[in-house]
Amino acid sequence: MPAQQPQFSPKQVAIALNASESSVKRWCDRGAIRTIRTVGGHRKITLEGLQEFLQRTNRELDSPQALGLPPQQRREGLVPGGDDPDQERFRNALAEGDEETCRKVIRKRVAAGEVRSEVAGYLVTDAMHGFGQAWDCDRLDAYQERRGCDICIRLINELRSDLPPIPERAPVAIGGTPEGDPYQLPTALVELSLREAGWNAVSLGSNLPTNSLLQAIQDYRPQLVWLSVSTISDTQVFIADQQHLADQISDDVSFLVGGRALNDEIRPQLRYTAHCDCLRNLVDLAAMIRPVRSL
Ligand code: B12
Repeated sequence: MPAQQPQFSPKQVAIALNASESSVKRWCDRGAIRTIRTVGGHRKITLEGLQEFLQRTNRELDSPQALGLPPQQRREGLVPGGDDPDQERFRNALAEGDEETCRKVIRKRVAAGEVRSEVAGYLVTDAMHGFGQAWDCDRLDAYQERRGCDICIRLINELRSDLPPIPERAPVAIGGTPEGDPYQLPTALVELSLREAGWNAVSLGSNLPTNSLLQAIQDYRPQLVWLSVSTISDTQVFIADQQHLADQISDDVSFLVGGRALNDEIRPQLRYTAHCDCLRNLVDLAAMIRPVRSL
């Protein structure tokens, strides 16, 4: 008689995967995890069925010990990036379109007391930079990148909705990405960071014509305007547009710029109040601006 394979309950597998029991049951019922039923109708997962699932979905067990299995050697995931296991889990789940796992990683860190925008910035930036590299060497398909962006936007929006209502007298900040720049995530992260720092921050989105941004400045009367620049198609046109924008923004409005495309060659040709490399930088700066402007 062949030796019987170890069998696990969905609960045990959920603990080992750091997933919810209901997700594991759903995967069982959809056939994603090969499942057998006991005489009493309970789901049981064999070691072989579990291994098949892990291989097919490029997952690893977080706690193999929970199933009495030896700790695993870390294997390189689909997407390269930081060493922090949360970053690794987030970016690999994002590549698989596993929104729930991404949400869990974020929630875990927020529940541990971390600042929402910092958690989002930390995980999303690492993941998307990894996506760029993975895409470069054909390890990711375009649809995975697009889906990843959509998931991140939803997660950032959820974090924003979780924030307390904006106080009535909060200073106003608006911003977005310039015309020709389709990148949505950085400006959404800037908005979240400023909101969390007590600003009434509104991202106007991506690919924003300069004249429309100027109109928004008239309508909102902000104390701060941000511009996130990830790509520039025509440097001369961009610089001319930005000069026009800077000319129109009054001196009592802070104009903060940031983004991957603002390199050492472009920056000296622009006029702005401050350039920020990262979101932390922005929040610190915004805190310095705020008391003066909100009097
Ligand atoms: C997603 C993505 C896209 C998507 C964007 C979709 C969307 N809805 O946003 C789409 C499909 C549009 C796209 C298109 C292209 N892309 Co693309 N894309 C990416 C990818 C994978 C992620 C971008 C992202 O969201 N990053 C996450 C954000 C949060 O990180 P971040 O931009 O670094 O921003 C941080 C800081 O810069 C800073 N910051 C940014 N703005 C601001 C503003 C302020 C005020 C402050 C304080 C801070 C700040 O804070 C952020 C948070 O930490 C990058 C890879 C990468 N390295 O980022 C490639 C990447 C940028 N793309 C690249 C390329 C080549 C292209 C295309 C040319 C591809 C093609 N052949 O068509 C086109 C060009 C589009 C164009 N018009 O220019 C290259 C660029 C290479 C280069 N030399 O510049 C990259 C680097 C990928 C790669 N490795 O080759 N892309």
